[in-house]
Amino acid sequence: MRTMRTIRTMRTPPTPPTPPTLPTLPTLPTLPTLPTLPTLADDILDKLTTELAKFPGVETKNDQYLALAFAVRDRLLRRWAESAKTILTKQKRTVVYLSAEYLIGPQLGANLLTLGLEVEARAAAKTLGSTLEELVEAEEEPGLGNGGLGRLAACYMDSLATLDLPAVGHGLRYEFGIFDQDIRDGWQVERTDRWLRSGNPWEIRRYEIRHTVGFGGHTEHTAEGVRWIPERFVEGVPYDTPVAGYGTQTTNFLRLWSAIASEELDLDAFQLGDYWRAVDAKIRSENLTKVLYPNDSSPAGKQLRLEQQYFFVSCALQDCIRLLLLGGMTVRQLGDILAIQLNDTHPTLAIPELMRLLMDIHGLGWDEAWKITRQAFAYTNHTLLPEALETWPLPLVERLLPRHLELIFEINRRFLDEVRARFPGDDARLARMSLIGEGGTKQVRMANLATVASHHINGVAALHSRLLRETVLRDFAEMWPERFTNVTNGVTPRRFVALANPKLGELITSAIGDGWQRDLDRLTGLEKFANDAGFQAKWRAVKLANKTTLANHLGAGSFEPSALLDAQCKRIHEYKRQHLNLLHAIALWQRIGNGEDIGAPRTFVFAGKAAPAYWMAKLIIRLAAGIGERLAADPITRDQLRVLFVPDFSVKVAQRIYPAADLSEQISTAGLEASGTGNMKFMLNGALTIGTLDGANVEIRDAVGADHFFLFGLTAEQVIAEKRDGYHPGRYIHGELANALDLVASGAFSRGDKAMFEPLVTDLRNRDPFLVCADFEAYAAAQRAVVELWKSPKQWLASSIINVARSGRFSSDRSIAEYAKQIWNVAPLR
Ligand code: NBG
Repeated sequence: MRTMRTIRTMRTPPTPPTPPTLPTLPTLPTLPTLPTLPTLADDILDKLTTELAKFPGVETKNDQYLALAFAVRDRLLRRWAESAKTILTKQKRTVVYLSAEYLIGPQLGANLLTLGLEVEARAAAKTLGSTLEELVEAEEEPGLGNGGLGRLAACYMDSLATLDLPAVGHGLRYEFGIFDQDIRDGWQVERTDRWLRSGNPWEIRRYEIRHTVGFGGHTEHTAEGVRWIPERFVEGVPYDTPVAGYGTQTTNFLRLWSAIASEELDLDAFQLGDYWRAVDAKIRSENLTKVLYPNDSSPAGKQLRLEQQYFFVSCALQDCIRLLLLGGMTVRQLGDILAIQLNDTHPTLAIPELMRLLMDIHGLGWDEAWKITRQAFAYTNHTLLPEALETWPLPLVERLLPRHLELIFEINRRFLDEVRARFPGDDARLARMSLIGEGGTKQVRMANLATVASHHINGVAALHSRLLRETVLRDFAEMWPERFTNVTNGVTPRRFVALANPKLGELITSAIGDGWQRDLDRLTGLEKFANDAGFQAKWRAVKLANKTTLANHLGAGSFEPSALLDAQCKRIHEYKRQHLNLLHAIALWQRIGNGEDIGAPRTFVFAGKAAPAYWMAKLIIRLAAGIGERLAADPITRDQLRVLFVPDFSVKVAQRIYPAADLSEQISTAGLEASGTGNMKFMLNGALTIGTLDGANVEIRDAVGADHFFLFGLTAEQVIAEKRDGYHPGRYIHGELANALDLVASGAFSRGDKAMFEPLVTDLRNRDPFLVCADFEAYAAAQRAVVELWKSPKQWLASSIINVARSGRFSSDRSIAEYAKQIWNVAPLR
């Protein structure tokens, strides 16, 4: 019978969604006192049977991991129920975080830490004949993001819960996340990330919730209002992942939307025997959330990407309204109750979508709808790279979202009137500020749209926010200076110190007590130990142990743990200048060859993914691999110098590298890295930074003091001036740099193949758009200063301790507290 209901003919045009009539929330009963939970060990055995249908003795490691995860999830859900009820009944202003990416990392270890269950879990694992580490290792991490932006969203979810702020994160449940990276013959090879293949115990599918999202079609303007008649519909269903606060009961959730077909089968086609056509629409719908676009800082410009963006924001907003009405409120209160944050421009279609829902579905007029929209939205910009500013071709938007384009035009018309009134006769300004870009195919400029509708616009580090006001959004900042602000990024110390580096965590606690995990400024208490010989010895032992663990993990003989571990881990991009680092490694190699003393043995660790279509980035990976191979084969230098490329950088891999690093490479061309967050993670784990005055490096250096930071390179202003004056790298290519480039060109790192790196060398010699050559000499000098300090371990250790002691500012708790106060106007639940 069920099939009869779901197999409906596709002939009749689908009906657009009707205004929802939703029940209001009944008075909620107090939650029953739940029976006391069994011990974790007993519970795991129970879960093996009841969730996994396995009896002890035949289960796999994955079964054990799943059983433990289910038991932990039960405990999380108990907290969650209380929080959800509080949010719903208190009608408090709530944060709605909209992000196309969340790189949350593996959940088991983090949740055990939050719930304080590590000791119990360790004992429980033992009863199964496993170690806790093995079970933690069995988890596939959800790679639902590309890099910094997605990881930031995950840190923010953690801090929101920890600060007791009511929040929901909305995003996409990609079936395949960021690709897995293999290195074969030195080249990056991408493999599909099948993170769901062994089950995902953390998510809860909500069967009762489902929202309809339309695409295509046309609009009808009548006396009663506007009707959008979409050509096809997709249904969005949510999967929730609980996010528990550390040291509090507050538990928020991440709601990720998955697309399913609104019609199961095309019965007409089916009856004609065309089975494939019958399922075609279903497959097409479900493709929507199949895969994450693996681009970092550059738009994909693809229809499916636009569909993904619209799909998730439409689901999110429909869901927000559903909850609002369920809580006994009306859509008129939306702007008071919800603080909606746009994590970059990817969710910007939420703006016209909210206007559409308020006007076309709920019957509000323009002015009222616009006021609510302006009250709700705020926008974070994450990049100034011109190629990364999202624009969508007008014809595409028109075809896919005709009603939204009308609304965008109307927003633009009213906005440009305002500009005209403020700056009469300034047509150039008008053209720059328009939401529609002219020239070639017209486009919708998403950053402009996000800015016009938002009550606050922020960059992610002081320098970046300033440059944003002075360059990309200058006209807007002139018009509305009060809307622009800065919130410097932060990272969660729970995952990136307490969990990733338990030895350091314990040492810190032994010195300053507990509490730093929730109040990172307390780390200043470490300052007084900076020169304490006993404390330094322990500090050093922790670092050495972490390096040994990493070396063992990378394979026997990968590197000698006493060597200086110099790490650059982040997406591979020319502006991040991994090639500057590599050229310097070559220079060191040559020095050893020339009989010079490089001061200390060193291991360079590189890790990071290149966008599959970014050829130059892939070539840089190949160069790292080539240098690594050549150096490892050189009997004279191999004990002094190593270059390692660690494949498949992910949250899991990152958690292994940060605790082991001595030196953190943050060497982007000044003005181009919006903030960086890896820089903070390294600092929190006691690495010293070598870096340019870029992104949050500036603030890291301010916090730690110039003596504890290796600064080099042109400033953002100097970079601009160089370019303006007709930069030519030739001026800077001499000495070690010239030799290093010659060596690369000679095939020394490509088994004699001169052609392989030719594009890279030619580009550096002739264009060098990221000023690698201009900064090389200053970089090499800063690297000499690094070695000088390394040679006096007491000073190095003091600097390392001071770096950690002064890192409190880079907690994501500080960032979230700033958003809460300056931008969202939200208050803690407790
Ligand atoms: C990235 C920046 C980083 C920054 C993160 C998080 C994008 C578009 N931007 O510098 O490149 O740390 O965002 O803000 O991914």
